[in-house]
Amino acid sequence: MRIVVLTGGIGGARFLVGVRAYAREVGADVTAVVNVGDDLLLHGLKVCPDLDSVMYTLGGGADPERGWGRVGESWTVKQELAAYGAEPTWFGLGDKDVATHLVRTTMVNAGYPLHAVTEALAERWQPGVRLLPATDDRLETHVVVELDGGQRAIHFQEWWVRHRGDVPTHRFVFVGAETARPAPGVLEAIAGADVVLIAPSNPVVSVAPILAVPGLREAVADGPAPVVGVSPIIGGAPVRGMADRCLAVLGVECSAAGVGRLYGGRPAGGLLDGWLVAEEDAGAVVPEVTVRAAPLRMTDEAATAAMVRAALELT
Ligand code: GDP
Ligand code: FO1
Ligand code: CA
Repeated sequence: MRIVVLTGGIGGARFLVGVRAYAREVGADVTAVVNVGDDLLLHGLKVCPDLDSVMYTLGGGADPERGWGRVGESWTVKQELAAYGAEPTWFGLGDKDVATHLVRTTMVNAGYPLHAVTEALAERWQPGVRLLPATDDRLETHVVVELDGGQRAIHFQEWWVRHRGDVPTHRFVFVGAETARPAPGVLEAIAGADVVLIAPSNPVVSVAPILAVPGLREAVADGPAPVVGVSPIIGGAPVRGMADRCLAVLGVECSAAGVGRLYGGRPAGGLLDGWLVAEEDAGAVVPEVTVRAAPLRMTDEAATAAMVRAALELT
């Protein structure tokens, strides 16, 4: 059995721990197609937050409280940069994490495409899942906001980390999406999948940038595999993060049904055959989609694997 998962960072990474556990049980193989919209160049380094969250989490090196970056991290580089007054001061790289970005940047500058760099980094972490960036090309989420009395587009990280999404926001723009191509292996994985799962990731800033790569949405929507999504919204609120703020920008209700309808039913030109919601949200209706309720809190590997099993029972 071949499972493809569309995923962002923390929520997707935790979900993948359960997918991997399930896959080990039944002898399936797993490919994760990971968002690159959060990526940024910082102090000359290429940083890929969602790829790193997934790689560190599956490799046992993630900080469980923060959810991003490395466990047992130190912050000397960040402090030294601050002593120089180097901007931005609102985004910090941990010392251990910096090593990842140094290796990645060196390889990218040497001409290796991001998927090859990701494969090389994963050699160390042995995530047990094939990690593919959605695209090797530059695709960055920018956010059009009202700031200093005018409309400006800022990088996603500036919106998310510096402003915590708390600024009048018009829209999200996936810069570079029009000319981006799916990374090698992505379309092949989707075409060869027995099931495509949409992780309980942020639908607006984690999953949408993946689907914005030309050909990718079509590959999923028109592909042979059933598509099942898992709701990141429980009881009308995100479990963590700011999906509520992101959904508000789109005018989408922050509910399991709202996100399900945003993805849409496949017969209606959307993506989903099945939509797994939390027990709190049983009764949610998404036209032309089979909706089922199950416990959706990813408290540990076993609970998450049970979620995956419930998602696959929808196919
Ligand atoms: P990010 O890229 O680091 O923001 O992570 P993702 O986009 O992959 O995941 C963020 C989403 O994960 C948020 O919208 C959360 O609501 C969701 N999430 C986090 N923990 C859980 C959980 O235990 N269960 C469910 N269903 N969703 C969760
Ligand atoms: N999030 C923060 O809130 N503050 C930071 O200083 C910060 C640094 C950082 C460095 C590397 C990395 O991979 C992630 C980092 N994050 C930080 C998390 C990240 O900004 C977001 O949570 C994700 O991009 C949203 O998915
Ligand atoms: Ca993300």
